[in-house]
Amino acid sequence: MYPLFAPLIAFLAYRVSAHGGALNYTVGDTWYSGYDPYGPTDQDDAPYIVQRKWVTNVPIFEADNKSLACNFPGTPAHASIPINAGENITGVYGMWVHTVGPMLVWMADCSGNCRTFDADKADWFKIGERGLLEGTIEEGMWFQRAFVNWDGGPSLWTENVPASLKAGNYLIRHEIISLHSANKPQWYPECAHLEVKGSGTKSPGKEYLAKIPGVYSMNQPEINIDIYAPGVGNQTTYKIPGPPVWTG
Ligand SMILES: *[C@@H]1O[C@H](CO)[C@@H](O)[C@H](O)[C@H]1NC(C)=O
Ligand SMILES: *[C@@H]1O[C@H](CO)[C@@H](O)[C@H](O)[C@H]1NC(C)=O
Ligand SMILES: *[C@@H]1O[C@H](CO)[C@@H](O)[C@H](O)[C@H]1NC(C)=O
Ligand SMILES: *[C@@H]1O[C@H](CO)[C@@H](O)[C@H](O)[C@H]1NC(C)=O
Ligand SMILES: [Cu+2]
Repeated sequence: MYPLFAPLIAFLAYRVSAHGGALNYTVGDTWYSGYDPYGPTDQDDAPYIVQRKWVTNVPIFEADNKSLACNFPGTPAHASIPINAGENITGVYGMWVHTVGPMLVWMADCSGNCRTFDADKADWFKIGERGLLEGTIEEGMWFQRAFVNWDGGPSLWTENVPASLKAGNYLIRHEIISLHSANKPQWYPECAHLEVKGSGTKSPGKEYLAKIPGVYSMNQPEINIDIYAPGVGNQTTYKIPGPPVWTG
């Protein structure tokens, strides 16, 4: 039995309906502000917000939803995060509560200014992905499970921008896919604007690129999954959908 501390009860109650997303970003010691879907409306014109607008932390439920790219409405940000190719970027999440499913970080070249770039046109490539670390699909240790801070504090997710990536403006897209509801996947995507500096010259080849929506479908057993079904939840491998990660 757990002692019935008030904070625990509040936390469990919150958990039932809770969703979340990337709220801020850090590069080294510098913080960058995301868009707070429950914050003031003056964020829309704020010159310091680096993230595309999203208005609810309720997930997207359709693999082919247009808003899967950069959430809804996905309006471009005014600012961008300066980063050197080869540096790490950390997505800072508010309390995260879901435990099963893959997590992916994608980038896409804006071929110019991200403020006028339509995410429908993006060729996305993965810079990182995190899946089932050990154990079974239903009960094992997913990165997503390890990502939950049971004290309710923010969760941090760090990935590396490949050192050889050519300089330019890019979208970065953090995506958590939660698979705890049988055959009802939940997508939690957020996009931010990046200004990549450095002397890199490379871009990922075609085999690393994907369209979003497009890369996921309900015909994929990794997406349309019932983790509680016999013979499914007890498996110890999970193949993260999409192209391979581009490491430069
Ligand atoms: C796509 O997702 C948005 C945001 O969750 C939702 O408002 C909209 O109804 C969805 N569109 C479709 C076609 O399901
Ligand atoms: C990026 O993060 C990884 C692990 O989180 C760490 O091993 C690596 O040294 C970091 N790289 C840089 C350039 O900070
Ligand atoms: C994100 O940053 C805002 C300020 O810009 C802060 O109020 C908020 O607590 C931060 N959220 C997290 C989860 O770090
Ligand atoms: C998983 O469950 C199925 C169906 O219940 C069973 O036949 C199979 O042996 C189990 N596999 C493992 C590795 O436990
Ligand atoms: Cu949720």
